[in-house]
Amino acid sequence: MTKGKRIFAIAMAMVMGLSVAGCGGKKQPTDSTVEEGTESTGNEARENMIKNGDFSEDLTNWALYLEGGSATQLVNDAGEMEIQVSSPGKKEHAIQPYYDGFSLDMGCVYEYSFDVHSTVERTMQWRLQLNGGDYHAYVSDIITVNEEVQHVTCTFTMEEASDPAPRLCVNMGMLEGCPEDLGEHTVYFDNFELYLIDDSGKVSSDTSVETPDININQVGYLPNAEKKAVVRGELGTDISGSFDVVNVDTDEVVFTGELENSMENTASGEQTAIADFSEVTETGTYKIVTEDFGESFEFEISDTVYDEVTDSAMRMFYLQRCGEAVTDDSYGHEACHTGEAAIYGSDGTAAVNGGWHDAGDYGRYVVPGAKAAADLMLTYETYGDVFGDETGIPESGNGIPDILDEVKYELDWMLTMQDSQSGGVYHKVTCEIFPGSVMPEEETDQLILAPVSTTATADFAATMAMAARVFKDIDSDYSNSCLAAAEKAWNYLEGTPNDGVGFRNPDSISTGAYDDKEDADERYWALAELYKTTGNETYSSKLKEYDPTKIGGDLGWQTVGLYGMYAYLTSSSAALSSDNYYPTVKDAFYDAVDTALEHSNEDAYGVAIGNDDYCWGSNMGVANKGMLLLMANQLTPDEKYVTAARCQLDYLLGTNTNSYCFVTGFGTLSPENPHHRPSQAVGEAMSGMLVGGPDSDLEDPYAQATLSENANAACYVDNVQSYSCNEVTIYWNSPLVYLLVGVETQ
Ligand code: G3I
Ligand code: 9MR
Ligand code: ZN
Repeated sequence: MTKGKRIFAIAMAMVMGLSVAGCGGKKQPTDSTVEEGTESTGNEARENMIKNGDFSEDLTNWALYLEGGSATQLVNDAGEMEIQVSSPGKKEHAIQPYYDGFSLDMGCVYEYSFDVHSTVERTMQWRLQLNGGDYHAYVSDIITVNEEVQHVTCTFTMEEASDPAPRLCVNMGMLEGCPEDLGEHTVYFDNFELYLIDDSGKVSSDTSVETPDININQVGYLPNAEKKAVVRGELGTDISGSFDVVNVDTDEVVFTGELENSMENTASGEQTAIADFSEVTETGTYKIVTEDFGESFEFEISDTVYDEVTDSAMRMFYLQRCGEAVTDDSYGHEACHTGEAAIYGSDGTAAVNGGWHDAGDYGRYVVPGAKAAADLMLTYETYGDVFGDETGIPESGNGIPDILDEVKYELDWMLTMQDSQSGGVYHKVTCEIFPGSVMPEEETDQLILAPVSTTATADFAATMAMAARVFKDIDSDYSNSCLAAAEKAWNYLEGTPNDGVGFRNPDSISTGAYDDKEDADERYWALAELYKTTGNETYSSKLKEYDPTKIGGDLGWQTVGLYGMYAYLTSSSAALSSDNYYPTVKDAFYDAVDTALEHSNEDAYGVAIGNDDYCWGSNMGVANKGMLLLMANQLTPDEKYVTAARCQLDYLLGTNTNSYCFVTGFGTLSPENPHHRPSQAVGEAMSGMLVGGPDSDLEDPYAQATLSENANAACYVDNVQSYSCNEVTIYWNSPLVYLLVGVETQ
């Protein structure tokens, strides 16, 4: 990296209007030409942008998308890609072979071609398209294919903003012009070629933003908190010198310090140093200024600095509500997903309305829903009613803290997800596939209740046992029904050992799986909450059969062991027990805390996850670590835990290598293109949502196209197509709420 200002690519604002360049749209193909039986020639010197377009490496880089159609994709002995269609489905894109991994630059002229033939005469549509949002085509054409080999070729100019990650595909479902009885048939493709033939008109689309080399918490700091900016410079150099903290209203230098601890920071792949300005405690707006490394964004110091972001992060849950009309100037919507759900594998249906939409999609999943509800209840149990009863949700003013009303909205839905016969809990309710970028009430496909899982059932039991405690003095009837539901779920688990496989999506369902083979940690959590709530020794004796060092030390959706340990350690009955199980649990809990502290001390940005932990939803990992450190402080108060917890918040709000405040709508630079359908439908990012953050596993085509050279912690892009970096979820916001409230309370 070079010294001084760095340029980071940020998301292109999506160009929404349909534009079909060069080869015409559906109706009138213009200069798309179809020649019969010819070979492509003359391109030997140029580089084909479609790797393995001749299928010499079998299906490498190629895939098949099915949405209601049924087909098989293979490479035959003649070296062609064969799509054996058994049923074309109903939609145009019901069957869609595709290729990702090329780019199209604005103003450039390209030549695209391929060969195709089919056992029957039919129409199909080839497309080079945006790979997300409305999936509109940059260029496309409808062609008629038959037994004769056709060489399809098209020269076009990319007229829209450059796209580093478009998709090449062919719609082979049911199209206008196809025979109605289009039954089994086979289509053969070969020699896909895409050449850049003229870049003289290339328009550079300005999609980059200048990011500072001094990163700070862009929302700001509490007056007495430790405050550290991270300065970066050229790898291998020694970063030193002084820095000034300048009051931006008066232009006065209020503090001058020395940069310290120059080091190579592994996760971000940078040379970094620290500017510690904890001594600045006066309320005000400031920036950090250096001679060699530029300036930071502005930030505030004040007692109320997190008030707005905390309220906004909490309001996200209301705006994610399903099953009732939501009132909001921008993101309000009619009641959605109110139809009966079909129970998978049976003829039955069930009413499972309510709860929160999980994320950028509209699925409702018990496993992550339990984590989100639990985090909010822990916030209330630990820090009390910090939100009050007037936050502007429908239940405001009912005499019950709004945070509990909000949680109850999810709990009520979870209760409908329990099978009243067996006590098992259905894993999720979603449609078969994810919808387009629409508001929730426009997702009207059949809802399906996916099978019961032991992880969902155990998470349910834990959360309901917790709810029984939290609602005890507020609504004793409700508390009793929560406990009864928890116990019933536990009985189901007693008779249903782990099958070693866990929930798997049935073939027809492709929404989030929340898969997890191991359910010992979920069972542990259930037992611990049941014990904490009831004091019943039956639960603690079962709990003691588990070795706490072996059940997984995390607060995630997949590994929940630390929730169980914390419940046990904070249970009044457990503290009184004289056997040595209590200290064993405490040791296991603090092992996880110590690891978090070590990571935080080793990383320049103070982040408490390891260098290899920048996975999908890494920001949840960071928020969870902040929460864990605050839990440690609850059990054994020590300033070092609070300081490290604050570092996690600083990271999430801007002290990171990406220079992003990862909560939408806050800070100077924050995500504007989250993968969140209401935000996409409205055309503006909803505020108060924590995005997933860097994912070094590059788990979507846009991330693969744009981030492959980046260090782990820098694998983030603010693009709507990047669902693995830039989606939002209820269970990423929930530890954020705990962390914000916890940090403010200290
Ligand atoms: O469990 C393995 C672990 O053993 C391994 O070391 C690690 C290496 O990266 O990967 C772990 O698995 C990861 C798993 O999350 C658990 O962290 C997978 O690689 C990763 O692909 C998986 O990502 C999940 C993603 O769905 C895909 O399944 C995210 O955590 C999860 O938050 C996300 O959830 C989606 C829902 O499916 C649908 N709704 C939106 C939501 C948010 O994007
Ligand atoms: O939009 C989906 C998002 O909510 C999920 O978290 C993500 C992973 O399951 O998948 C997204 O949907 C993508 C799908 O997996 C593949 N095709 C493109 C979809 C994004 O537009
Ligand atoms: Zn809904």
